Amino acid sequence: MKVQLIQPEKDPGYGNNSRSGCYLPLGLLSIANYLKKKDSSLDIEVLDGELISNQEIISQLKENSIVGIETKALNYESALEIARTAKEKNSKVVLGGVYASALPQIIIDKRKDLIDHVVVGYGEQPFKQILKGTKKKIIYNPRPSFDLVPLIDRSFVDVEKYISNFQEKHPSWNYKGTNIFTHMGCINDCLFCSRSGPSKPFYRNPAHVWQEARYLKDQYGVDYLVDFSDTLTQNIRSLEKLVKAKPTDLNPAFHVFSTAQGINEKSIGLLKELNVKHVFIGVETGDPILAKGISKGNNFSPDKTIEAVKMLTDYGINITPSFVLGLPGENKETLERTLKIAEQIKEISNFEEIFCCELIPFPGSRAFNMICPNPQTDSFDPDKLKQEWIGKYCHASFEKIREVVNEILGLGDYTITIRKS
Ligand code: B12
Ligand code: SF4
Repeated sequence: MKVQLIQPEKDPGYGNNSRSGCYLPLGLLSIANYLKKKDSSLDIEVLDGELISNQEIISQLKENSIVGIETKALNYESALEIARTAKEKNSKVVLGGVYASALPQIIIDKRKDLIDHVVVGYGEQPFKQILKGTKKKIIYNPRPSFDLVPLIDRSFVDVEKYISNFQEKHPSWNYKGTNIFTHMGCINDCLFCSRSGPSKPFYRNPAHVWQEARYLKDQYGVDYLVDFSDTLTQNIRSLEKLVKAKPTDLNPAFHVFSTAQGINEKSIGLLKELNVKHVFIGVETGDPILAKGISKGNNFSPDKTIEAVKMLTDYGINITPSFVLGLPGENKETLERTLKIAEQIKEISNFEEIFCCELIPFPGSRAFNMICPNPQTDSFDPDKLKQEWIGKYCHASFEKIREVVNEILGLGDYTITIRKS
């Protein structure tokens, strides 16, 4: 049986950023590993629209296969384009990923002829059920089961290509970097967050994380691990277990995500032992009142963020600050405060990488439910959602907010934003 697992190219108009083409589609690779382990005769391919165009993907679609497509708000049109050709080739089409997980019923209702199944949540076991011929249209699997795939074998894709893109896009970091994950899930409930993970973190077995680190070093010379999990410091005991399990002969540099609230003397000590070089930290806004409305933890505030940035900098850990502009009630003064805090953080830490974007009410987020409580379509353009949101919830124009986003991005060398060009 043929299985093609695909991350579509971003939809037309959505451009690249400093992360594009650098990181492997680990979700699809995890599914590929699991299926192969269960049935080694399966012919499995992973195609990634971060490296090849949608047309190239379409030209590689096979007859009579099972096509699994990862969806995000920014690639859903491309996903449907792939699905159309896959159907013409008599294949079964399965959608998964954050976007399909947020809108499963409406996708099944609106795309009867195109989509056979939608998987909500983690795809390994549901995909197996699909291969076995389940009749269920929507399959729910909200919790990760990391032990199903203790180590993700990357050989389904051209790992060297991602690593060389990483090196080209981050020349001053001087590392051979790639992505891994240590846990999934987050205790916070930020207004704009659309990750589909559980509301408490599930950590991988630390021994498996280190086994994977060793495999990446031995096989590909990787010395920098970008942990794209939700927020590593949210469970200090699990972080401690990861650090304790570190083998004495392995010392890759790490890039991790944390909230400001998770940064304290204890967690910094552990991050240092882990050899963390960068912490991606959600600053979001410089305005204390807007910060309170995000639900990023009780203590979240611009002051708390500055405190965390100072501590990290004092301990020699670099940061990647992240800002979301267009929070409810955003106005000229709050935007000025955010620009000011961004400049202050630059002053303190001299960061290189920065993320800044207007709030996108992605399907799956609380913000989306506020503007679209009863969706009648499965097709949403993120740029239009942004504009609709700003018109409804902000006291500043889209143009003014875009201007400040650009000013903030101007503070970094490696910039990440999400917009149509
Ligand atoms: C790493 C990452 C990336 C990497 C790697 C992408 C990848 N495919 O893995 C890079 C940097 C390339 C990337 C790019 C983008 N990303 Co991204 N990314 C993430 C991040 C931080 C972690 C994903 C991850 O590795 N998880 C670990 C793996 C093991 O789990 P997983 O990917 O969720 O996969 C499991 C399930 O989702 C499911 N599943 C996934 N796909 C499929 C497919 C099928 C068929 C099935 C059955 C199941 C299934 O099964 C998997 C295994 O259990 C998430 C945030 C998050 N916490 O989810 C954002 C996130 C998914 N990305 C996001 C965005 C916006 C983007 C970009 C559009 C940004 C941009 N402008 O460049 C691009 C789009 C690229 C593209 N061509 O589509 C948003 C999506 C928002 C939305 N609702 O649409 C998220 C939620 C972050 C956010 N809140 O902003 N991303
Ligand atoms: S802290 Fe990060 S992962 Fe957690 S809810 Fe907020 S944005 Fe999402």
